[in-house]
Amino acid sequence: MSSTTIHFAKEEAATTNFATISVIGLGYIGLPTAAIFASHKVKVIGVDVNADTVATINRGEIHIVEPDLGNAVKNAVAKDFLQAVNQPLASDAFLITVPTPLQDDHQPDMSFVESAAKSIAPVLQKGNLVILESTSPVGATEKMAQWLAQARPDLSFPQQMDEKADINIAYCPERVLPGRVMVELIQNDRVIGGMSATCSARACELYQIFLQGECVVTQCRTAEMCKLTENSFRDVNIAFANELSLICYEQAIDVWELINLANRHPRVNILQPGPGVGGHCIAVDPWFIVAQNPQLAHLIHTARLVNDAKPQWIIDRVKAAVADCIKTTNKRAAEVKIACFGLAFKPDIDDLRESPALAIASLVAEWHAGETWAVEPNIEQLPPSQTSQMKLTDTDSALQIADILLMLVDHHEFKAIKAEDIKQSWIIDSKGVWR
Ligand code: SAJ
Repeated sequence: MSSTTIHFAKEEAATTNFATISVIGLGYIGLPTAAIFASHKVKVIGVDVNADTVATINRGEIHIVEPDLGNAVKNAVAKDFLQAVNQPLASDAFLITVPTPLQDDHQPDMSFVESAAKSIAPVLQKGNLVILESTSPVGATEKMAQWLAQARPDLSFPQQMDEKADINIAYCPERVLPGRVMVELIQNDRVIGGMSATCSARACELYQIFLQGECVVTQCRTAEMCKLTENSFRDVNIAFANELSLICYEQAIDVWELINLANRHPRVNILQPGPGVGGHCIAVDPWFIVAQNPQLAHLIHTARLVNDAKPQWIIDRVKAAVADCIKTTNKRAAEVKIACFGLAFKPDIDDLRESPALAIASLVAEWHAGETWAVEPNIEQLPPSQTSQMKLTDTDSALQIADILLMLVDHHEFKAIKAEDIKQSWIIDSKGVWR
């Protein structure tokens, strides 16, 4: 059994029974979590299969964009409280924070969780705590416990020995908002789903090293469903707003005004329509519920379809605007210039991954015979896949050159555009930027 020792600086340690904590998967959740434990002077071993990620972190640098994360990692590494490795080492607690993407058939891909579990199995020791944080279908924690038990028949697990098990296991979902991760990790309440009461108690003890929010204890299946429910709730409510936006368009009603008015009712709180739902969670997690409950999850499934259909509806509006522009101005299609305002998946961030705005801009540029310009104040250059299709410019230039304005993200820079600076007759505002 591997038991390589890592030496950390001798500084005052947090009062905890967890002398060493391993975080498996150093992505958007794992790395901030590792850095926050380390900032409380607990020895943290970060494990990632990507050699570049390991090397970057060990230089005290980061490979993802998140406010305040860079400094936290730099300090943790400099003070020897955080070290990245590519193979798990013996620890008191293991947190699994690996991706659980969707497969093409909308079924969750649990292979990273399975690999992570199998990779920690050889170094598990009696008394260890294993926590799954990755967004997972109901039953995933019990499945993980089975993989561990199969790999380590010499140890007992909660499904066999309940409170008396050698290894404690819990599901504790992350619930932090990208862009506010370092704040929300500490402040948000934490749902703790232990496989036994002891498992939950030990997981609470672990998070209390840094948590200012409350630890709320439940069953592991409820905790798994809770995470899926939170993001599905938001998806369904955004779908309601998106569906309203289509209906209002047909009825010649301003959807933004309508929602503002309806939200004056004390028990109505409608979310905002947009170009579709982006990010890595809200557009993904509802499918986990649909995949497990295809006969029951009608509303959740329909919400996904409504939100996924919105980008094409926006593109159809652009095509109609181009046709109208050609008819009105006698320009040829190749002479019509379109400016896409915003590529990120939500306002005031630089994250373009899973962004409906980027997808729409890209499809418009591919279809349009004339120039397509992109304005994205949060990036310095376009992703390589887009450079042949569109050109990046600034707000003022785009307002000067474009015939058609396509508003895709409500970045604060766009909200600040003055009405008198807009001379275009064709504006497709998917986010109600000036409402
Ligand atoms: N959106 C709308 N209309 C709205 C609100 C959002 O169209 O009224 C769109 C955004 O533009 C964006 C997408 O939804 O494209 C998602 O953005 P978001 O800010 O609502 O959420 P995420 O994906 O950044 O983070 C979510 C959060 N979940 C909830 O708020 C329930 C976060 O707390 C989770 O931790 C995160 O998913 C996750 O990791 O699961």
